[in-house]
Amino acid sequence: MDNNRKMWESLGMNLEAHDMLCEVLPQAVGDVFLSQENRPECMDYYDMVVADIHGIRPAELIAHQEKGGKVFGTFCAYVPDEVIIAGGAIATGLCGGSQFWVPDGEKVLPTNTCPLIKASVGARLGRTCPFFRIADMYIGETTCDGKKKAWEILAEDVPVHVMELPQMKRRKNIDAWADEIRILKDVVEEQTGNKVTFDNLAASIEIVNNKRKALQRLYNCRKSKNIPISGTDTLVISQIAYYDDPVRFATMTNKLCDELEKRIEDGVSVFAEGTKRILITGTPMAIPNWKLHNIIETSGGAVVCEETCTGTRYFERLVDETQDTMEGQINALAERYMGINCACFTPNTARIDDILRLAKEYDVDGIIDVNLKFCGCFQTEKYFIERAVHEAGIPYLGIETDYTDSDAEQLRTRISAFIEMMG
Ligand code: BJ8
Repeated sequence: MDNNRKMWESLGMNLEAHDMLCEVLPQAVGDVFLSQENRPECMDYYDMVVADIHGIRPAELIAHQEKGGKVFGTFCAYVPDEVIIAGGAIATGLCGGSQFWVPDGEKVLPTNTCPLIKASVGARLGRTCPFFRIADMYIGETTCDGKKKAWEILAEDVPVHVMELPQMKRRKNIDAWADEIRILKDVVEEQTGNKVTFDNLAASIEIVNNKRKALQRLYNCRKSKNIPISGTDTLVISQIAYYDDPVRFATMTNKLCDELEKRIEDGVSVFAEGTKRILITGTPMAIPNWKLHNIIETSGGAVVCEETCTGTRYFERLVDETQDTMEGQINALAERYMGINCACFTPNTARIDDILRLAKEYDVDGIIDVNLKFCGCFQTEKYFIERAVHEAGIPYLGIETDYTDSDAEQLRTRISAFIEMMG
């Protein structure tokens, strides 16, 4: 039995079911990533991480636990990793992005629940993902209704702490979020037995800001006329950002950016001249959901930016590092995180401003608004996005989809027509 198998067995995983997932992944990685031409050499690192996605990082998390450390699983861009890291723990993203996990989620959730929630619950209850097995505690949040109820179901199986995310952005709501961050700090201290201090919080704020800076640098490269990296490759990097070691991730991503900046200088592009530049906006694409990027980039388009939580919502704006008290640090965290524009908020007009600004910054030819089926918040907000994008004179295509491949051909037809229509 190889080491991964031993590890999965010790985690109480359903090995037979998990084998089926392991069988399809290499094929998917080959089809989506390795088939691309002229990829940056530094993609090797991310390819390696994905190829052994249920091996390398889970083993690191277990090694951390064996030394007495704790692992917290998170599901949302609003949850401040800084507090978890300051407590000497590891934060790992847990959102499920595969149809493989959906049927197990549907055993306990209504079918008309968003696939991200069904996959996340299914990955836990079906015992088919090591990350879900390893995490000592899950940190939920009160974003959409589906997630709120999912925490109650998951809490029957694993400790869950839920952060109450306000739904508006008035001063009192930002202060309320600061309170929730204080409560998270207490929870982390209780779980880890470590104190969160001014110094270790300052250090963790710097670590996470450095990760954001690396992602900002990566995205800046995509603004170039000659596009040095595909959207598909960038997406997997953003997905890995949620669960890789943050210091190593920033180092490897900066190394990649060195290569990309050189490519820009040398005029190297992974797309033919004139390829239509697309901005994606909408719901997050959790690993291994690569469906839309793959279809767009094999239908004559290039994804140059994502206004999603696996995109700009994750890394834009840094946490202020100049605070000199812990109170100040916590307020700075609350300010930064409440600046994320998720459709769970009302009103959420700043998201429209973001989309229009990004369309300019990345010089896009069209916008594709991609929302997961049964995500009421994003699907409803689409009304305003579509209107604003039309008013700005930018071609717009709205898509609602899930994790299955059943609509792939139909999507390809619509996306190809959309790209052709741009002339
Ligand atoms: S900040 S987008 S990560 S909540 S789970 S809202 S897709 S119905 S994921 Fe999200 Fe945080 Fe907002 Fe970002 Fe819709 Fe599905 Fe809910 Fe979702």
